[in-house]
Amino acid sequence: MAVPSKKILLISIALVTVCVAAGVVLTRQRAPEAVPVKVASKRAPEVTQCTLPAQPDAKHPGMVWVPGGSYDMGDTVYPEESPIQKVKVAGFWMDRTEVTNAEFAAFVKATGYVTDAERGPDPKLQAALPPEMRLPGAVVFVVPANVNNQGSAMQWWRYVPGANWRHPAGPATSIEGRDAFPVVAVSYADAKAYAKWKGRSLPSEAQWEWAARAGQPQASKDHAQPKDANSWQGIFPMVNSAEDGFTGLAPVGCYAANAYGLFDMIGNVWEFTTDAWRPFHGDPEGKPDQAPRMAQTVAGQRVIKGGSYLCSPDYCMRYRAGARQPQDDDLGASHLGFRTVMQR
Ligand SMILES: [Ca+2]
Ligand SMILES: [Ca+2]
Repeated sequence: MAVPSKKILLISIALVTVCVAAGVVLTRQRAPEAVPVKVASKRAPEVTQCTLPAQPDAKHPGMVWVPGGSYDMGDTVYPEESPIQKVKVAGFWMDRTEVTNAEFAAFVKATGYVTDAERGPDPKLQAALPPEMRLPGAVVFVVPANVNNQGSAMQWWRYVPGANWRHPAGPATSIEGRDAFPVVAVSYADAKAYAKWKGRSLPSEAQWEWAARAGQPQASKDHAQPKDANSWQGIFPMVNSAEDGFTGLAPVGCYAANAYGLFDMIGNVWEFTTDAWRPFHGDPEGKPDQAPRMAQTVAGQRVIKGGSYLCSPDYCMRYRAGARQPQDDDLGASHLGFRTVMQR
């Protein structure tokens, strides 16, 4: 199934997710019949904060320097990761963790910023939506009672009115006591606004992937599920054995950092980049005897990177630096956050 265009999105009458051939894009599309929510079979551990290593004399506390370099961007597991291409990246500073609820709360307190999920869908879109979908909210993962067709992600994603960064799974939930967890249910504009307030920006896809590679010029041929990342063990989306210690989100920095000192690049929450979504990497030189192919960008969608706590070997092997997925700019989700970068 192709990624739906914005035109299709505008004529859609509900908000939910669509499964594409090689992944899942959270977007505004027709919702299926609601399925009962089943409480996860295993409760998340009562870990609400992990201790990060000290950064004595850090020039930019909370950030690490990512040296410049050249590498082969892309991977070979899913079609959207190809073709592999040479990319050169200049050095930059990067948040060593995903942006946390506490950090985002400081931004909101200082600026009075109201997120897209709190404001609600674009008024131009609202007329085409059923009333319940005109309410402010975000997309939330729910464990389905059963799964009839594993190809349909509509069975475990639901648009929840009242879900936003303060109430990640809906109005009855809260971030109280979860300062150290990654902020979620934010849009691309929300993430950009935070970065601007900090005097920073969001990473490009090339920067993000290079940082996640931590100096490795080629993608690893080992596509096994990483041990040092919050992902999904068990049969997705029904059985989560949480062998990595967390059924849902983890506080930032609970797993080993990569060689650059970056935590949770893989797993926990997906992370926004500034790149408009293309269904594959550009290939300006093309192949012998073939026309060059340059994928068109999809309006209103960004590349997100790193996978999340929902990535599992049996459904979505996107716990890799080269993995990528599209995301509607204006739609917050319970498995999506971001981190910032700075040149100097
Ligand atoms: Ca996990
Ligand atoms: Ca992450």
